[in-house]
Amino acid sequence: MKTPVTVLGLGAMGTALARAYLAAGHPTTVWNRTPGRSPELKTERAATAAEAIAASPLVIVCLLVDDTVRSTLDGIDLSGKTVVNLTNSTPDQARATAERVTAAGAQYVDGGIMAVPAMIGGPAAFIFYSGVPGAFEKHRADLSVLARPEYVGADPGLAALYDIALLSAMYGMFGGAQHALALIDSTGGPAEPFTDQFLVPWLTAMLTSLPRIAGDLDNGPAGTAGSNFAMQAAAYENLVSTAAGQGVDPLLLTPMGELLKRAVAAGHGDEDLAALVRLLRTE
Ligand code: FVH
Repeated sequence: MKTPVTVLGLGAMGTALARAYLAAGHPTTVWNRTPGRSPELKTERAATAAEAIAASPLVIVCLLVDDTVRSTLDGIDLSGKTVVNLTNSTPDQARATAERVTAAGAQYVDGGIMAVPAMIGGPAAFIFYSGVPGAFEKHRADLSVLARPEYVGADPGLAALYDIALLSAMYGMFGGAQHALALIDSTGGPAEPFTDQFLVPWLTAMLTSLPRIAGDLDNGPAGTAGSNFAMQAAAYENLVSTAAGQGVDPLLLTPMGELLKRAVAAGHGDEDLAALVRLLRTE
C-alpha cells in the first residue's frame, strides 16, 4: 500500500505533483481554493482544505505565495501529519510557517522545487528539502516520486535559501543572455543562429570556471586564470557604451560594472571573480 498523499493547490505545479502521485499509484486527495481546476485528474476531491488534510498522513502544499499557505492552514488540526510545503518562500517565511505548523501538531518539512511542471517525475528535476530530519527520512521514498530529493539541513529556512540561490543565478544568466540578444536584435540579425552557434557554447564554456571560483572562496585565491579585475573593469566600459550606441538599455549590465570598479578600488585588481563574491556581503 503506497502512502496516501494530499495535495493542496492545483495550479500548474500542484497539478503536476498530483499527477505524479496518481501515476505512481498513491491514493491521492486534492483540494484547490477554486473548485473544478484540472478536471483531468481523476481522484478524490475534498470540499475543504481541512477535509483534504484529514485524508492523508502526508500533506503537500503548493500554493502561490507564503501568506496563502498560512491562511489556508490556519485553524486546522494538523496532529500526526507531515506537512511538506513546496510553495516558493523566503527562508524567514519558511521558518515562520514551520513554527505555526508545528504548533498545530504536525512535523514540518520545507521544499524548494528546482523544476518546471513538465519536469516533475523526470530525471532532471530535483527538490531541496529542510526541516525535521525524521519526517523527511520517513517520507523520502514518497517524495522521490516527484523529483530527486536533496535534504540540506534541519533549519526549515535552508531549502528556501538554496532554492533562492539557484533562482538568483538563473535570473543573472538569463539577464545577461537577454542583453546579448537585444544587441543582436538591434542589428536586425536573427537570434536563433547566434544563440545556437555562439551564445549557448560560450555560456557553457564559462560555466566551467565556477568550481575554480568556489575553490578560491573556500581555500583563498589561487591566482587568476589570466583575467584579472583591472583588465575586466577597463574592458567593461566598452560593454556599457556599446549598449548605448546600439540603443539598448544597459540596465542589466551596470551593476556588474559598478562591482568591478569597487573591487579595483578596494585593491583586488590582481584577483578574479571570487573576490566579487565577498564584496557582495553586507554583514
Ligand atoms: N510553475 C513553475 O514553473 C514554478 C516552478 C518552481 C516552483 N514554483 C512555485 O510553485 C508554487 C505554485 O506555482 P504554480 O505554478 O502552481 O502557480 P499557479 O499556477 O499560479 O497556481 C497557484 C495556486 O495557488 C492557489 N492560490 C492562490 N491564492 C490563494 C489563496 N489566497 N488561497 C488559497 N489558494 C490560493 C491557486 O488557487 P486558485 O487561484 O486556482 O483558486 C492555485 O492553486 C509557487 O510558489 C511557485 O513560485 C512554480
